[in-house]
Amino acid sequence: MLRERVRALRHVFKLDPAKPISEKAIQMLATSGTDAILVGGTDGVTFQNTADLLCHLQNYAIPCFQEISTPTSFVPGFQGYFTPSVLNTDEAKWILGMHHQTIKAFGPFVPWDKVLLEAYVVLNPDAKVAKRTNANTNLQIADVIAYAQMAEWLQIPIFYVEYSGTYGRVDIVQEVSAVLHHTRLCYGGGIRSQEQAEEMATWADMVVVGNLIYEDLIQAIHTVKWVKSTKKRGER
Ligand code: 1GP
Repeated sequence: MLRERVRALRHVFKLDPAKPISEKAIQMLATSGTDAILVGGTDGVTFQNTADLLCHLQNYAIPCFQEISTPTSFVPGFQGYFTPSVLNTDEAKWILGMHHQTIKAFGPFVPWDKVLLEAYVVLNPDAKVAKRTNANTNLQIADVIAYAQMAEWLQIPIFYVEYSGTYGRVDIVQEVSAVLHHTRLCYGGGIRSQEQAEEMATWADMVVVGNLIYEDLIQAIHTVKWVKSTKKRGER
C-alpha cells in the first residue's frame, strides 16, 4: 500500500523535469541509496519532459513518484502520485480547487490506490511556489502547528514544511514534529551541508533535497548518508 511505502521514506531527491540533467547524474542519484525520487516542479513542467525523465529513471530500481502540479502533466508509470494542497493560501484553487478540476476532467483515469494528498505549508516568501500560490508566509509558529494539527485531523498522510530554495527554521520543524502522530512530517528547503541535513533529519520523518542536485551533485549525494545516519528524535 502506498501509505506504507511512504512511511519508509527517509531521504528523497526531488527532480525538476524542466531542468536539464545528464544520464550520469541520474545514475548517480538513482544508485545513491536514497529512498525515492520525486519528480515535480513549479514552472515549465509538461507531460513530455516528465515522461522523458521517467523513461531515464526506469533504467534503475529506485522507486519514483510524481508530484502533480498541473493536471495535464500527469504521466502514467510512476509507482505513486502526490498531490499538493497548500494550506496557507486564501486561494481555494491551490487548496483543493485544482484537485476538483482534475477529477472532473480525468476522474475515471485516476489510479486512486496510487494517489496521496500532501498538506503543504509554504514558508519561503521568495520561492516560486509561494508567489504562484499567493501563500501567506508571514506565520507564527502557532499557525504552522495548527495547520499540522489540521493535517493530522483530516488524516492527510504527509505534512510538508516547504522552504524551497532557502534553509528553514528548525524550531518550527521541531514543534510541528511534536504534534504529528500519524501524518508524516516532510521537510524540504535549502539543504546544502551536513549540519543542515542532520538537523532537519532529527525532527522530520522525510527530508527532501532538490536544488543542491543542480548546484553540487556530489554534495547532494552526500546528503543521503547524512540524513539516513541521523536518528529522528522521538521516532515513531
Ligand atoms: C523543493 O522542498 C524541496 O520543493 C526541496 O527544496 O530545492 O531548496 O532543496 P530545495
